[in-house]
Amino acid sequence: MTVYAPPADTPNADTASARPRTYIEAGYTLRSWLLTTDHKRIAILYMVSITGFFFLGALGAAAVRLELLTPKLDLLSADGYNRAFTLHGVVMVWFFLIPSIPTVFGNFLIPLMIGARDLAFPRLNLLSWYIYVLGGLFTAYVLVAGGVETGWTLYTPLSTKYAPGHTVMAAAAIFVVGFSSILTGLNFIVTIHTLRAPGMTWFRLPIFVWSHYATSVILVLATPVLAMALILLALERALGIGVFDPDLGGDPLLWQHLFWFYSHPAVYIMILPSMGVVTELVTTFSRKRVFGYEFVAFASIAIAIIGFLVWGHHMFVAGQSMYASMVFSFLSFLVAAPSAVKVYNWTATLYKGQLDLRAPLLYAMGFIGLFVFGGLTGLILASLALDVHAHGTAFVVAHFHYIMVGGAVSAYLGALHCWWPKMTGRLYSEFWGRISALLIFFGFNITFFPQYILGWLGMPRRYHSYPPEFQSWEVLSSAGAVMLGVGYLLPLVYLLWSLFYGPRAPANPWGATGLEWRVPSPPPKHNFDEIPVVTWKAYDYPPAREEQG
Ligand code: HEM
Ligand SMILES: [Cu+2]
Repeated sequence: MTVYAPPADTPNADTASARPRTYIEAGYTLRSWLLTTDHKRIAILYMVSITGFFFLGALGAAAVRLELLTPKLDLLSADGYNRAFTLHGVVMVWFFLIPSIPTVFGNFLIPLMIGARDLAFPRLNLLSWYIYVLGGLFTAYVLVAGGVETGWTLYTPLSTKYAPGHTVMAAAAIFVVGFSSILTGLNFIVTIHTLRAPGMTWFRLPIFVWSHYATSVILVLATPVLAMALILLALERALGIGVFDPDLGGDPLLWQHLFWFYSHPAVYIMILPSMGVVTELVTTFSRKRVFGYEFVAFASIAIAIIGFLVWGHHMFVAGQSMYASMVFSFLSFLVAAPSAVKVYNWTATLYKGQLDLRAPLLYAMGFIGLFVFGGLTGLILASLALDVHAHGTAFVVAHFHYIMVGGAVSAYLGALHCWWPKMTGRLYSEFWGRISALLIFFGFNITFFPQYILGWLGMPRRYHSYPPEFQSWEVLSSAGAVMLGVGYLLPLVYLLWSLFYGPRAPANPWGATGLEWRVPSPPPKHNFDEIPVVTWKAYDYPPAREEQG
């Protein structure tokens, strides 16, 4: 078997003794990490904090699944149950899903992939992390002080008038963390425009970079709308200024419009980076150029644009005009088209490729299947008549978990396994990598498939008690969650283990073509001693590979 070998990386050889070899060796003190402006170190800071929030959010989910083991309320109080799913949603959406792939892998990889030494604004990048941490501290305060009971959607008038708890503080936490998103998006946009290496034209960029570009545009345009809506919410709650409360002359539906005007685009903030990751994994581990590169690239942009026009599909039964609903329904079907383009192109890339069924590809294939399932059930929900039946049920919960957990979390883990050797210079155990990928895939399906059934049978979401005949599905779902939990904990163990005992990783363990694989693992502090001049197209796998198929 011939292994594709990109040009050897020679530039660092003669200067190696003069400066630290890798970005990790550039300093071991806490200060050297907390005051770093190196995009790679900031990526690691994010990885550590985001992992913490992931497991905090998981605790909320564990409480919900434990409570739902029995039809009656026995473990938590009614309010406690509400607080558990609100904590879960707020933490997972804003402190894990939205920042995860961009701030960890976008940060680490974009400069390397485009042939730059850092992001355009390195200090702003560090500031973004501090803002993220500040938002996190606000959330921690809310948690300790007694929590919020409104759900992550903070619907009015519940959030402004009726629900006890620290809603204003929670809004503040989300407001603050939003600025971290905006600044990261801005940084990426400027970087991709201005810091591409000579010869790195737009159509030579890895798809990962395209998808982060599209994500950044949404981050910058949509997040301020949420910020503004949160200010209004806080003003009404704290000062009684009438915006949403009819008694004060407001309109509660206004909140839903503002919230979903941000939050539907936000679901694409969560999924577009994953799509970028999956594209990279699929080409790398099938050793083939991405099928239909231009289509995949433009599909990201199309999703980003159309994604702004469909928010009303969350309000079909909220009393909005039937004509508006019909337009929103049509546009929701339209947004599925570019997603389908991506799925077809991934499949075509895999087709007759030299599949290397390692953990990252297992995650990518899991992603494709689960994303298709989540997307298709999205179309069911986007159909006006069907949504009347399914709205507000566990069916919706299953829909978005298939995409956000089966999809985005799997993509995050796929990326983690693909680029771990690059980031840390160590190889992990392939055996355990595959085991956990499989556990996660099956655990996920056992957890969430029953929720489609329950929802269709009429089980409302966010209820702590249910009729006894639903119990077997609920227990199955909780059992799946245990499997899923084990699947998520395993990588924590074997990846940390690999840091100390794993074999050293070569520069390009997978024989991939991106620029990031042409520097040593882990990369030197300034990435490239000499900025590369790019003369080849992206995913330049030898044609022989494609013909062999
Ligand atoms: C294929 C395109 C998609 C379509 C047509 C679609 C459609 C829908 C519809 C109609 C609803 C509202 C259901 C209801 O409450 O009655 C919904 C809810 C939701 N979708 Fe999707 N969806 C799609 C993709 C996605 C993606 C990519 C994500 C996430 C990355 C996502 C995340 C969500 C979330 C979080 C909710 C529910 C929010 C809540 O009420 O708490 N969807 N989807
Ligand atoms: Cu939506």
